[in-house]
Amino acid sequence: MFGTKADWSLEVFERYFTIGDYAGGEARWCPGCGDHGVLTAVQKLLRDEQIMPEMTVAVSGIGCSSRLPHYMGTFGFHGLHGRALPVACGIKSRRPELDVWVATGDGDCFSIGTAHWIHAIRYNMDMVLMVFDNAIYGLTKAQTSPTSPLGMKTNTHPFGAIIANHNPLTVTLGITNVSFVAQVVDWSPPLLYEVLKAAHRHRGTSFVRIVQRCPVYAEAHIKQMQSDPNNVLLLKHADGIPVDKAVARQFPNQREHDPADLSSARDIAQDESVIPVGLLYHKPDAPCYEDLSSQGGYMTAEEKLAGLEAAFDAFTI
Ligand SMILES: Cc1ncc(C[n+]2csc(CCOP(=O)(O)OP(=O)(O)O)c2C)c(N)n1
Ligand code: SF4
Repeated sequence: MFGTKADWSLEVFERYFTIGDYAGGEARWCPGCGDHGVLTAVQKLLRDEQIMPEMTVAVSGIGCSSRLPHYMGTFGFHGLHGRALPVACGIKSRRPELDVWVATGDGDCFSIGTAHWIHAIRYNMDMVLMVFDNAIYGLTKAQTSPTSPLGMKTNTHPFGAIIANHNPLTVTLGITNVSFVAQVVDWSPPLLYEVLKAAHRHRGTSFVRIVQRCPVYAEAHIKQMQSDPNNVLLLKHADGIPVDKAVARQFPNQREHDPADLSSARDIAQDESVIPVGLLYHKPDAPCYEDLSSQGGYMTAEEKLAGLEAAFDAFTI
């Protein structure tokens, strides 16, 4: 049966959810793994927004990051490698009132899951798509991923990755009907929280690339990224991610960027000498596939019958 958010809203006022209501099993990621901070940010946000745990679904593929649904006290689906998005789109198409969070890795999304990523962005179904990008295959112990930078030493390329990395931001910004593209680093919890909040409030597919630390298999990569705070570029704008003064001080390198400006977003994404953080692109009114495809889903049997009769009447001679 379909239900609407309004059907459930009365209960929201009768119950108050604490962080514990969003907690599942104990997280088994390595100490220092950036995934811990993302899990905490999602749980805090759901608590602050008082989203009903039973109305929330965490969907993932396979990888360290894809273990997230196990650690949530919500519904979840830990799927097949690269296939988080078809599952998430399926859930959303039948149960559009559910709050859907996708957790996927750079291997899961940008390698085996590439086709789903491209089409999910185009379908623009209302969900948060978090890509935990540690530039390595973590779960399977250090193979080169599509985002491993040129020269990065991995088990599959012990002398260094031999081809330049893929740029997930420019690709996403080039997809038809893209509506929300943001990037953040896991080591700034307040910014991470605000980015996820904006992503959650956006109606459509919110693509959030989280530059995530894997201290076990990508230590040199992390050291390089964190060696100078100027390596990160904070994007500021009245329509962007709200950043208070204390947080902004962590980012000496800043620039104004209007998230409505797609061409400028692409220019920023193209420059890989820095890690832009904040909102690159936002188009609030892009059409969502579930709205277009579920037309008639709430009709009664009588209404459907009357619609069929009317359609048949058009062919009556
Ligand atoms: C069809 C298939 N191919 C390969 C694998 C092996 N495999 C599991 S996870 C993974 C990559 C994980 O890397 P990533 O998505 O970046 O996630 P991370 O572990 O770094 O969070 C691979 C290749 C698999 N489980 N299924
Ligand atoms: S291997 Fe890396 S990505 Fe996986 S849990 Fe450990 S630190 Fe995190």
